[in-house]
Amino acid sequence: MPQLHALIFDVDGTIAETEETGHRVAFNRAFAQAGLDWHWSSELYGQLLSVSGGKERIRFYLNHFCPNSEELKSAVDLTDFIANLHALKTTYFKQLLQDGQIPPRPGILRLMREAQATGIRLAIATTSAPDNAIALLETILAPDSPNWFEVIAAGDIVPQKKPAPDIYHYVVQSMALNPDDCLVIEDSQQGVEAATQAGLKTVVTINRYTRDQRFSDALLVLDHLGEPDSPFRAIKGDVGNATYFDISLADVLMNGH
Ligand code: XBP
Ligand code: MG
Repeated sequence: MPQLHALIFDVDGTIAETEETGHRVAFNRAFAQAGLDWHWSSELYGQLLSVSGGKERIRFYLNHFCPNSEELKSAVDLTDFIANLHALKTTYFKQLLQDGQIPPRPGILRLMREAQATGIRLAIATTSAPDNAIALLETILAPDSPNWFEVIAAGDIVPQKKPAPDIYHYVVQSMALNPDDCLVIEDSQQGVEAATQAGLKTVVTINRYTRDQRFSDALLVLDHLGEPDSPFRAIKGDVGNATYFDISLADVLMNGH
């Protein structure tokens, strides 16, 4: 019978609502600083989120949405241009974190603490750049929180980003885990696809950009993980009498009863 040995957390959208007031704003600040007349509105950003990874997202925008892209492409080395723009964006993102613009989502800290107290191993699997992911953990969880995770798998550490399964394969292999004994916490269809392809079970907490996605492979879909004084809403899956997500609900889910 599967036994919960490890929880693997996505970062963006799962640990914190980073996209709308974090990454999107940081991209726009970087564009302005670089003298570009680009602006990613909330609506456009929703479309661009179909591509995971900041560098990949900039390239996608250039190829599909940017009016003067041909001119730009002939004037610069595109890979360097994107890398520099993305580095600038990372600086702005870290500033936004420092300014306290990005709080953790409900239940995240409680669940991680409970996992630690009960000997459940923890890991991170994110598409974001390692710099961004670590700054986010330090700022919004606790300064020593990167040490809570046995593996922080982030960004270009694997060749292909979500929805490819690479990042989840990487975590499972580095920790010598049996995929049956792990549970992934995600917020997006790309993340669920990546985890599922790696043989992992997922729980989803939706957000404004992902609430209409299908999540057919997720065990459970919630509006958020909930807290004792702030119950979750279950959108898909059987939660019994639970009103917030904890290790005992995770155990029940793992065994399908
Ligand atoms: C998150 C992302 C990230 C951020 C930007 O996906 O797609 O690209 O939007 O981060 P997930 P970087 O939550 O599935 O990991 O700019 O650092 O790439
Ligand atoms: Mg995410």
